[in-house]
Amino acid sequence: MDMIDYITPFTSTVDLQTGIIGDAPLIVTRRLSDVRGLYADAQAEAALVSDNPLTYEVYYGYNSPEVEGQLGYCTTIIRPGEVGDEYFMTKGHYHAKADRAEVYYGLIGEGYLLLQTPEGKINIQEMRAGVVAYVPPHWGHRTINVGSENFVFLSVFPADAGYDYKTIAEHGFASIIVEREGRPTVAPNPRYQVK
Ligand code: S6P
Ligand code: ZN
Repeated sequence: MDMIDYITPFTSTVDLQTGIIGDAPLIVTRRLSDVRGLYADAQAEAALVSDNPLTYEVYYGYNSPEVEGQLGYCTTIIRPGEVGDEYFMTKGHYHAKADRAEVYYGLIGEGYLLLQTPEGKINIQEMRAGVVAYVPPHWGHRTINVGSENFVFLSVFPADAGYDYKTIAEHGFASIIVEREGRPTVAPNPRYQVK
């Protein structure tokens, strides 16, 4: 029989005031310059790039081996803010292994989870502290901070899911979330390219 390479069980802690994982082995920081071309209003995006605000950070809890059977987890902290009237958001992705699902758990603030099939069918889920959202296989997903404080959630995902950012970068999501009369509103994305 093959020897099993046991991983030693462990715990780590998410600070529930901030969403920070204190001993995170990897922190990914995204400023506006890291996500150029993401927002629908290119002029507003260009005008803000000189300030280059931090829009979100991802704290990984575990450097998971990217193999079937393992799980990864991380917290995402999205700052409040807008580019034009479009709220700060993540890049969004499909999973490279498209049939991998994922669970999100809201910790702080208010956000929208925007999901899309490759055919452009949109689904939107509202998130806040305590809400568990299920991201089914094959749905592209992006999160958006629609509140006035940080929006923070925990993600748990198969460690071999991977990231397909290219499809979103090339085609975008069919919908955007914008502030209209002080409220988050779903609008058609003028830059969406049907696949
Ligand atoms: C990973 C999961 C999240 C995102 C994170 C940042 O499968 O969906 O942890 O990676 O919220 O979003 P993005 O689109 O920049 O990776
Ligand atoms: Zn994902």
